[in-house]
Amino acid sequence: MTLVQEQGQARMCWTVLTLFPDMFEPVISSSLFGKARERGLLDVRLVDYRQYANGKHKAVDDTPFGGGAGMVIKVEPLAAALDSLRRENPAVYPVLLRPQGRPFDQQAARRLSNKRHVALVCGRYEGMDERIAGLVDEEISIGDYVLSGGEAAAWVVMDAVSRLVPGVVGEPQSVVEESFGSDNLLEHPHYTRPREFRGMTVPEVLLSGDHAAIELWRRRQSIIQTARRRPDLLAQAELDDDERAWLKEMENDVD
Ligand code: JF5
Repeated sequence: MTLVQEQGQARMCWTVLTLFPDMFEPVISSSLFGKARERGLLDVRLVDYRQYANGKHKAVDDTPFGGGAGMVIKVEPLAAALDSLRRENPAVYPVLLRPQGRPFDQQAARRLSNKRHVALVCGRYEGMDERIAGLVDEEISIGDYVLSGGEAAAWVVMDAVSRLVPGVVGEPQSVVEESFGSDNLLEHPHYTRPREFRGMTVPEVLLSGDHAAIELWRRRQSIIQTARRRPDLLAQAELDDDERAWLKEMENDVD
């Protein structure tokens, strides 16, 4: 099957605003992005926002008002970079990556996958001038830890979102997305050869050829693993009445 968009716009465009565009070389030449770009599904553009800085030294950071250690990313270079992007495409959707943002999850990934052009703003140093938050449509955090810059977070967001763009990943969306799809459950366990490894065996049902029994086992494994490992996810999971009753029984058995 060949699916080549001969002309026109990619299905989705990423613009990354970063002081370290070289960090994205491995990302854009990776198999996911490389193939999708060749096929005209995705476009990735890098903007070094230092080029929008003023003065001989093109400073993008400065000392914090009120004192304290470290440097703060200035607002003007990013404002100029975003103004330029908006002139080119008024519909561009700028997103700032930082720990203060809204937690990123599969639902957020699905929502972003419907945008035509997302601009990811990567911060550095100890922080960013708070007025930068006023220049973007959204702020995203990929988790409760501190990175040395937004670039690693941008990579995570680009990967999770791009694979939801139709055609980027081989299989149909419904198959790929079973776990963390609408059901909010963890994926069931997987096994491949050998049937026994260091005394650890493969669950008998997977070797039975009974597809209905396998489906039931997988669904129940998803539920039980989510209950044990991520009770926070289970609270929003879509379980039917039979599944809720079964889970309650399982939990009672443990006590
Ligand atoms: C960053 C200033 C942003 O550390 C992060 C981050 C953590 N979760 N999600 C994003 O972003 C990098 C560093 C300094 C702003």
